[in-house]
Amino acid sequence: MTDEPATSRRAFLAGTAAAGAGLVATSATAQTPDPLITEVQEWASIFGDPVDATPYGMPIEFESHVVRRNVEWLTESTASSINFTPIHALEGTITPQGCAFERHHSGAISLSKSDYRLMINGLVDKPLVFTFEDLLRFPRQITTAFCECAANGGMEWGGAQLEGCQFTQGMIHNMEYTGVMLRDLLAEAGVQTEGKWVYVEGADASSNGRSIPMEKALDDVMVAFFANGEALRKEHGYPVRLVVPGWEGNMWVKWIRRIGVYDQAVESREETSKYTDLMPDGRARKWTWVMDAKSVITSPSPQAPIRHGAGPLVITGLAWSGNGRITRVDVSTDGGNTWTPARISGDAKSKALTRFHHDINWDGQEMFIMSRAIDETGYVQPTKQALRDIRGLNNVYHNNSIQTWWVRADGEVENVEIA
Ligand SMILES: Nc1nc2c(c(=O)[nH]1)N[C@H]1C(S)=C(S)[C@@H](COP(=O)(O)O)O[C@H]1N2
Ligand SMILES: [Mo]
Repeated sequence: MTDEPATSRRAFLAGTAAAGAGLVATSATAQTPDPLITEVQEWASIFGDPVDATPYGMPIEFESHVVRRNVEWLTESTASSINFTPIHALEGTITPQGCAFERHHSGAISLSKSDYRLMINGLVDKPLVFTFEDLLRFPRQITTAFCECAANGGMEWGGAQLEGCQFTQGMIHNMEYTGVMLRDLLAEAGVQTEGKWVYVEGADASSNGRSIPMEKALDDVMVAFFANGEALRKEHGYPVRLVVPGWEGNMWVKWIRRIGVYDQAVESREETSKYTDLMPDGRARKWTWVMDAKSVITSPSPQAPIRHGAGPLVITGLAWSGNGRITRVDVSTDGGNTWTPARISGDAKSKALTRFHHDINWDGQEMFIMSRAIDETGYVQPTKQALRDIRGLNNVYHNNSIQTWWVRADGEVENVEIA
């Protein structure tokens, strides 16, 4: 599962680091001359690409392994499927749209801005239809939020299965959205007092209709049309999607075409039971919309093994909570016996991915590494066993348990569970 082969240069650096404890660079007066320093390289003797070589820039060819991947056996067709963000190979907190996971129930559709319409109807004073141009005339806001599918980690309930955080935790992305607040559009239509829920649906064949309580709809829900500074990509709902900070990805309706205001949840009217969590006694947890605090070490991890041997090692990962800000992330290198707070790098934004770093001096021995997130409500990310004790094994959704990676002495990393 390793994406990149170890180059000879990296192997050379590895040898040096192992020899002198704590030394992470090569001596500039090394005996063996490094041709990368002593010889004039090709790129220093030619013109590079002209400015118009790529009108829309793509990553350099050396980064071609940083891509979305899917698990073939997961769904019958790729039109109704999911792929995974390469979180093992990303840094910082913002997910580029080009490698942000996708989940479609009936494929990604091409819907132009000129064909776009958004209707608000139901229990409102003035049912309204907005064109894309109309939406651009409402006051705009910016918010950064993670979008996590409730099924993220769903394949791991029974045991450690998939080799890499891309597959075990990668149904998540985190973008900076620009759009208009749903409450402003609802105010324009005038919500009647009996209006307690909004039913949101998309323009795709699946429509992905979901009900959201009015309290949330009037709080921080955004009707978004920009992500990370540019138009939404087709696969994320171009031209307009719903952003529902902290709540499961399924509520984030793409290609949103209608917002119906009702006195109750449409799902309960139709007696359907979408996205419920089946409990051991056969009952199901319903309306589990908020994504509880979670974290994962993204490197080292099965797809990002240690290539450099003992000595200084940067452990890094992501933490997030649908209930607010991450206040602390603890890291364990001994399978959860002892925990040390990691550094939170940059801002810990509410309901957004938060980056942590933990710098250690690795002794070159095997380690069982774990991270545990704590959010501003005081909630502590649970162990897998603690979650299983409550929810059993019938469940698919909302696995926010602590991930363990077994780092072997040779630097390779495996997905494991320890008792
Ligand atoms: N219209 C529409 N909206 C949708 C879906 C869909 O299939 N159709 N899938 C939902 C699910 S289950 C998830 S997890 C998120 C995924 O958003 P993404 O594809 O931008 O990652 O979109 C949600 N919104
Ligand atoms: Mo989802």
